[in-house]
Amino acid sequence: MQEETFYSVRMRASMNGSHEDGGKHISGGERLITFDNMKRTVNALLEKGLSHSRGKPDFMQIQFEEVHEPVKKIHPLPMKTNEVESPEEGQSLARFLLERAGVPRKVVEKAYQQISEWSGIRGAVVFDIHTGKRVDQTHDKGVRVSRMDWPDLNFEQWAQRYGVPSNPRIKEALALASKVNEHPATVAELCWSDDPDYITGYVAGKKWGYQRITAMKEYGTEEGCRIFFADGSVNVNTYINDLEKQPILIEWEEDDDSKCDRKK
Ligand code: PML
Ligand code: MG
Repeated sequence: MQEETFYSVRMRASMNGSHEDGGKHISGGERLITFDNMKRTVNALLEKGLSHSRGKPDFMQIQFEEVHEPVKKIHPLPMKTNEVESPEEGQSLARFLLERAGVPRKVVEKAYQQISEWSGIRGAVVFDIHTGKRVDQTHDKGVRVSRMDWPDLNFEQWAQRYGVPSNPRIKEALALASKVNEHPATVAELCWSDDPDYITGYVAGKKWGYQRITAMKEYGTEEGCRIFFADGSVNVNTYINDLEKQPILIEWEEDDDSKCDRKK
């Protein structure tokens, strides 16, 4: 039987010029779809970039390409939502969860000393848990994880099961975190949004899964964060290439439940 062909679709939007010309990043999106979903997907990405709380873009690029590598199916990470009262409490919980995932305390501290400098980076920073240093060479661009998706119907079943809003933001973030943390070299991930109207973030890791934290910053601020804490003894270029290029689809099965904490 012939395998289905998949396409990677990517969108990026900026204001005051393109990203390369120093424009402000507004929005990005990555999908992995079959050809019959192309129009719908391109329209959804267009809509995402055009109606964004970070501003009105004057530059947007949407591109698609056929994927030749085989698509791997993986389960979503188990999820838990941690309710906190303030960003201070949220950040302190995040540090605790990073340590529990295996990032040495000193390395967490070193990363936190630089987070404000990295807030303009569009993708993720790769931080080595041995040296406590940023190891990617991607400057302001950061690492852009792509070629992953979570088919809507399966995501909606998952969202209903766990009582979380079935919105694309959670779908995209959990798909990305599941792909990144599936990689053997990833130890943990720390993320919160650069959107001024969204303050929930997360720490993800192999053992404890996707730990949402309901306040990681104040409303109205546009400083986001995405750091991959990785075992830097692997080849960092291979690591980045895997995250950018390996096609992954998320597939949840009822059986995954035993691994999940059902608390919202
Ligand atoms: C983003 O918007 O860029 C990241 C959102 C991370 C948290 C999503 C969630 O689980 O609520
Ligand atoms: Mg954003």
